[in-house]
Amino acid sequence: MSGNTCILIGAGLDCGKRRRGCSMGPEAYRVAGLAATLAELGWRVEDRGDVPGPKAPPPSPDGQVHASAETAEWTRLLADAARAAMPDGFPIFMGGDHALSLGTVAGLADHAAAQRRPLFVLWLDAHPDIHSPDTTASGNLHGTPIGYVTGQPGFDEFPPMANPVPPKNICFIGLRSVDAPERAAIQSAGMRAIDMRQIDERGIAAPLAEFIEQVRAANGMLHLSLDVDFLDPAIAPAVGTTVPGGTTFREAHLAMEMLHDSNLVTSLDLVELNPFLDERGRTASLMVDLTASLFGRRVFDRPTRSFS
Ligand code: 6HN
Ligand code: MN
Ligand code: MN
Ligand code: MN
Repeated sequence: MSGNTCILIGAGLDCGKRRRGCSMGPEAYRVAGLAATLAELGWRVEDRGDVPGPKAPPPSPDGQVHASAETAEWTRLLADAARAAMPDGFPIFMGGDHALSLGTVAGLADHAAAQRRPLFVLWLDAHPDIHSPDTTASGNLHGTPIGYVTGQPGFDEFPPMANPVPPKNICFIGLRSVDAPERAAIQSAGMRAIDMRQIDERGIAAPLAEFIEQVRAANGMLHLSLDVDFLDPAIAPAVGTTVPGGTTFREAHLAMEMLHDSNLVTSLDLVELNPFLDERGRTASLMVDLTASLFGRRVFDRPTRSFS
């Protein structure tokens, strides 16, 4: 992991879908003790507070795509926040729904381009979120960040993506809800897409180790986008888009532990937590514990081993 400062940035964007509640996410992470947990692991923690959303979001016509003008404005604001944070440490974007990643990844891609390093993205999610405003059936923009950051057409209302992420630099793990246009996009671009069947058959370590090696070989920066619905809803109920058959407690922790040991991760989105749907804070606490594993919490020190 780079440096020793992590920067907490609240991004309570709630307009990427119609069911509300993710605006409470940043506060739930604070209440669940994210800053103290990271400090105990030896990190210097700087909480920059919440990115104020658009002051007066231009109303979007109530068309097929929900709140596009507001989401476009958030995209600008969060790309700015990401570009500003990267020189200072490791940013943790406390969401907020997954539409926040249009902005964070856009800003991180600009930063990586300025450093002349490739940006890689690990997308831990039940969904690939690779729609565009032209292909979405739900009209929910939290289903579009990968479409936007890879430079797909249809995002005319949004800031142009200056440094699109090559599809081959993206790895999905945990997929189990993929729409037909998404499947076609993933297959035609030849993206790394690890669905739950592959995890059942191979475990999570082997495919993750392959991707880690790809990032290492390219001297890449690695952004991790962690959607609550990556986890099985039995252990993480506080999300609007529950899909059965998700990753277990140990699969998720092992992924975080391996990512810690890789020393390659440079930024993190925590997305889709809806505290209104939680049970006594258990999902928020699990997300904090997974972040702790990513930042070095372990039972014993042991030599890093290769899983491939
Ligand atoms: N997420 N594919 C569905 C849609 O509405 O486009 C689900 C999107 C889920 C969004 O995981 O952040
Ligand atoms: Mn700065
Ligand atoms: Mn998602
Ligand atoms: Mn999802």
